[in-house]
Amino acid sequence: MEWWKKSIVYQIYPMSFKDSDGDGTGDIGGIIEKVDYLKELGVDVIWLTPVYESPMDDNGYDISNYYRINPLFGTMEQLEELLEKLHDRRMKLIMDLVVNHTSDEHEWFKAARADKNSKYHDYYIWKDSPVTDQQSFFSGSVWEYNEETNEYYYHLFSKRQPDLNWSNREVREEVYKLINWWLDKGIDGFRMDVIDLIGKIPEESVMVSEKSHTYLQEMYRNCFAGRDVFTVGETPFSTPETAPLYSAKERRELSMVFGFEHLGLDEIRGNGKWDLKKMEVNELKRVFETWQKALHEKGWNSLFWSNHDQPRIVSRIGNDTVYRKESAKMLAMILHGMQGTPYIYQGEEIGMTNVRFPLEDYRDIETINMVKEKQEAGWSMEKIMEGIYAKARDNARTPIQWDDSEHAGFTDGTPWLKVNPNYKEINVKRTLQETDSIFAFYQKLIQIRKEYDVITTGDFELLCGEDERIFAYVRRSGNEKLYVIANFTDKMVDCGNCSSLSFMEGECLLGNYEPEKGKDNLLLRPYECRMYAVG
Ligand code: ISL
Repeated sequence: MEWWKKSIVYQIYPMSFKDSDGDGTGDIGGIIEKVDYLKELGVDVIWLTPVYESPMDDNGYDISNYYRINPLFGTMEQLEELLEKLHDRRMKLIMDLVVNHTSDEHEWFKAARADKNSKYHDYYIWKDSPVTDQQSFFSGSVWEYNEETNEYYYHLFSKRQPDLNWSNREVREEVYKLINWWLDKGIDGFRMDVIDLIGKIPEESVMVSEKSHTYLQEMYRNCFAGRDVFTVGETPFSTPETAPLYSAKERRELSMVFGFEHLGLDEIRGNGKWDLKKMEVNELKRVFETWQKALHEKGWNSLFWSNHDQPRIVSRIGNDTVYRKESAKMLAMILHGMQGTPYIYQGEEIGMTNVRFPLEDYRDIETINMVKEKQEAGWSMEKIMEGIYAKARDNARTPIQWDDSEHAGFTDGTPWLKVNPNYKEINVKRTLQETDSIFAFYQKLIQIRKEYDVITTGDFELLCGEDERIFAYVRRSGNEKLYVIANFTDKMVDCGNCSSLSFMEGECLLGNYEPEKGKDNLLLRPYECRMYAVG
């Protein structure tokens, strides 16, 4: 079995992880300091979001030089030191590959926008007029006027992130060259930013096409064939039908994908992420069931609740006040019991929560642009702020709370984004002193995944699928069975009347409460979760 099928990945957003030089921004030096903390958690792979040279219009997802480290984060020598330190501990490092677009300060774009006759002009996508009325993900038209050439260029994200023209073979060759350069340095793979979009058809506002697959297969042949590395595609447009196409081994595209369907359930479909609705547990169950079944023996899934673009899961679906620890553990168990490679986003292992800052304290370009757009569309400030509290990406980007000292021990300077005011209660130092911590629970989930192969190989069946209070499933492989059950409410739930839950009378492998004896075994306390292994 491929090593990455049994691995657990930890995502680091370097700006907010740990600052080692007091400038208020996290850096590679800070990550080096914390490698042993990550080893203790038990994760195998670290994914670093972009640390390349960048004007930081979108916090590094706008790259101006793929071969250099942003001085804000440190030096190439430090990156090499980090890689070595991880490899010494038998851990791996994957980096972010952002090649749907570059920064407008990349040399290619500077040449492209200055001169129609430059060979770099065709590295980007140009039209004489805005040929569609498509809106970019960060508000406003996807077409931006460029005075020097009297044309419009295409950008799906900020106007400072022009999209590369993947139909140009030279562009693809440049990308393969940089991938190989980093792989030759010894990194263990890539997380590929919005990689399904490379096959888009801009003039038709079509976001993915057969070309997305053709290019990924070409990339595989040019970069990954014969190397023991792994690739995960961020594929926001993937579906249960297309995810196996990206991730089936024999198609030679990607090792696995991130599907986002489960994270779209708290927004009104078609209205974008800011128009909120309550997530229904039964819908969540159906989405996971569909993806689990679609990929079983046909591809490979990534299991994640959060990342640097998503709010904190304990605030989003759990209960971040009375049952913060219980619900954080419950959500972890539900996810980690499924088939796929689990991802832990920094801070999730201590149950960090969303924030409610005054508007001027938000830093994310998506949020800032959205406020302008929604105000113009007549939304009340109250509705806008509700959207921000629930969904702003800065929820996940507040600095990691290391201890209860000033700025949560993240920096000696002034943090680039404010620290969550609850750091005195929620922090790593305190967590590590508790025996029943969320951190300790993640450690156990990781150990169980290593020990029980059924988690990696078994099939998936929902149990009591109609009950909107609980999420229960069984994983089966040969004679081995693994059951997971979770109460998604803050009330007691009696499971005595669902016959498929009789496994609850046995001895449980892991739970987030002290086990009960006898008949009480069938009662689930608020946000209680349990895992049982049979056979
Ligand atoms: O964050 C989102 C919605 O609020 C997503 O639509 C997000 O923009 C999408 O998943 C793509 O994200 C990735 O590419 C972006 C970058 O801003 C994100 O941080 C990155 O994860 C552009 O590079």
